[in-house]
Order: sequence, then C-alpha cells, then structure tokens
Amino acid sequence: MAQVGVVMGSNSDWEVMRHAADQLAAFGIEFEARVVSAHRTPDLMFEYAESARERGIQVIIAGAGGAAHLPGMIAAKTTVPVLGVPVPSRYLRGEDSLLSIVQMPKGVPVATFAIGEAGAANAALFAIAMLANNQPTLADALAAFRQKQTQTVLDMALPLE
Ligand code: RP5
Repeated sequence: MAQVGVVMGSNSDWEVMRHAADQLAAFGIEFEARVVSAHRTPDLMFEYAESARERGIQVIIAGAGGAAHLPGMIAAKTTVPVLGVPVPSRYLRGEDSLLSIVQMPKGVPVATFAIGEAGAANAALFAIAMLANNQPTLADALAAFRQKQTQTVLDMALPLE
C-alpha cells in the first residue's frame, strides 16, 4: 500500500518530479505517482485529496508549474501533510510556481521546497524523515544516507598542482 502520493499537474512535470520518485524508490518507500491537474481535472484533484488519508497516504508531494495551485488546493481538501515542489516554468523560470505555492494564507499550510530537481528530491527526503519518526529501520537508513553524503564531501579532492 502506498505511503506517499506524488502528484503533478502535467506529465511535462515528470522530468523534475521523477527526482522525488527516484529518491523514494531508493529508500524502498511504497508510493504512487499520478497526473492530477488543479485547473484541468479539478474533480479528480478533489477526489484524490479527499480519499488520500483513508487510502493510507501519509504524505503528499505535489509539483506544479506556473500559477501552481495544485499543492494548495490539495491541502485545502485533506489534512494529510502536503509538500509543494515548484516546477520551473517556461517564461518565469519557476519563480511564479514558487510564489504561488509558498504564499499560502494562514490556516492551510503547504511545506514548500526549492524550485526544480533539488526541491523534488528534498521533498522526498523530507517525506522519508516524517515516515522515519515511526519506522526505526527507515531512520537508520536515513542516517546512513546522510553519513555517506558526508563522507563523499570529506573525500573530495581538488586538482591542485
Ligand atoms: C501546470 O502547467 C503543470 O504543472 C505544468 O507545470 C504546466 C504546463 O503544463 P503542460 O502545458 O506542459 O501540460 O499545470
């Protein structure tokens, strides 16, 4: 049963959002990935959000670009935590996506991540950290991931003469 839902406004977002999916898969997290558009499939968006908790989804990662209302609208219809990923847009390079997602009015939060691939990967890592609160083996795996990352930097060499 999927623990994490990964949704995006278009399949054109996949190139960014696959970084969330890849990170979840690397930790063995069961997840589902769907295209759900706030303005083009609003009924599907409501149905997805309303059914998420009863289907066992514990965190939703939602990515969208432009006037990116998907994360906020999903958050409006569920109390499952929503992690928003601003997808780079064609004309404003995702600054529009970022501001659309991050500027939620008080009362319905969306945790907002960086624009693009880093945001997608970090949203997945944040979801993993949330799940790890109740899954000790996952907490160990996350600590090992961090340690490996630390060692990679400690081992970095520079091409000095
Ligand atoms: C948004 O519009 C999507 O999240 C996507 O980032 C953007 C463009 O969608 P397409 O025209 O590529 O389907 O809803």
